[in-house]
Amino acid sequence: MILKEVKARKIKNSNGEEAIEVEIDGCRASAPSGKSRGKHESKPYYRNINFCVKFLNGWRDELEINEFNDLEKAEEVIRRNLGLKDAKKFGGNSLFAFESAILKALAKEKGKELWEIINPKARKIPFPVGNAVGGGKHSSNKNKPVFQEFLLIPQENSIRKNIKVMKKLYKRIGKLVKGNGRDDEGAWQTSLNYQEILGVLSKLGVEIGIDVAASSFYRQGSYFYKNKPIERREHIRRMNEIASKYDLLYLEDPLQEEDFRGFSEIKGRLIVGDDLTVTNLNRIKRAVLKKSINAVVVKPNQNGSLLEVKDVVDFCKKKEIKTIFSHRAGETMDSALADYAFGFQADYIKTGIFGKERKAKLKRLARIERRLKNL
Ligand code: 2PG
Ligand code: MG
Repeated sequence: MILKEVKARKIKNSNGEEAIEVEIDGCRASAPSGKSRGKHESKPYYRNINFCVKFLNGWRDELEINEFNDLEKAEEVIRRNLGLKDAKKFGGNSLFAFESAILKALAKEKGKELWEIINPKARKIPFPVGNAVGGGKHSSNKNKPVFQEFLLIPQENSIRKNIKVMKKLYKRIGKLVKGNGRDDEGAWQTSLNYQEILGVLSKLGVEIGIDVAASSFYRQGSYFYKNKPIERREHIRRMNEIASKYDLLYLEDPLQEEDFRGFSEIKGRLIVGDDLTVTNLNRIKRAVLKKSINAVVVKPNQNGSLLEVKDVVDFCKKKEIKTIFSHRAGETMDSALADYAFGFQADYIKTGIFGKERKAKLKRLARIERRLKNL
């Protein structure tokens, strides 16, 4: 395919914030926005969203794109035209939306699915990680749990069955935790504390987990559980206690985003980096070297470059680190995350349970599963 014309515009995400959408040959791709963003993520936009939209609308370079690795040509043009050392500086959101639109257009031209551009041999469907109860920065409830996400991780042998299980339990949980509206990601808001919520979830007969998002309640050496500051050592003790008491499969960001050493002191099944690792290859290498984690959240727009996302996934596979492709708090209707999770053969996909932007990704995965049966 010859890439020569690019259209870009602003749309609104599920939080009502501006998001970038890029269109190439009629194929549209957009980027979500985080709320509990990691300090070390790529900035969403070079200068600002308007600048990035204008830059892409002014695209004049003709590029021949035949395969995934040809994204390098597009990154080279960006580096040259903007005088940047690293294409990621163009912004995690703008670069990801642009590269994703290129891959969609390439797939269309070849008469293939988006995931086939990544890996036509992909067969294993990732398990969903569904956000059932929310707190922290995602919740607007006055009284709310300090941890950000309480997660269901059903492990049936098909995505269709797993979606069914999550839906059913989600409804039940709404009553059990006295759900008071929904948070940014469609998870139940509640006034219950984390012990009460985990007490409820641990009796449902599915694997569960939490995203502590510890950076969001950490200040100057202490973790603030409501207004009560807790010292680091005591916080580590609590994390270990929770992991074993509720037999958590999944524990994301148990410590603040600079504490590689603290992560390594947590004993659990999956110790997951998100704000710690921000889909950045160097930070992931450091976390693996220091034995901080054994699983990593992959959010393409934390980085921007799908080429580096591929390097991240390859590295994780080599080191037997599990990968979880993940949505963001402010989502769009773009379902490409499902194709990336599947194409890159992630172990899990974190997409939420409730809300049309979340369901779009789950439905796409179910469609991929159905198509696979006919291959
Ligand atoms: C997270 C994400 C998504 P945000 O912390 O894992 O669930 O939240 O989009 O706010 O970064
Ligand atoms: Mg997180």
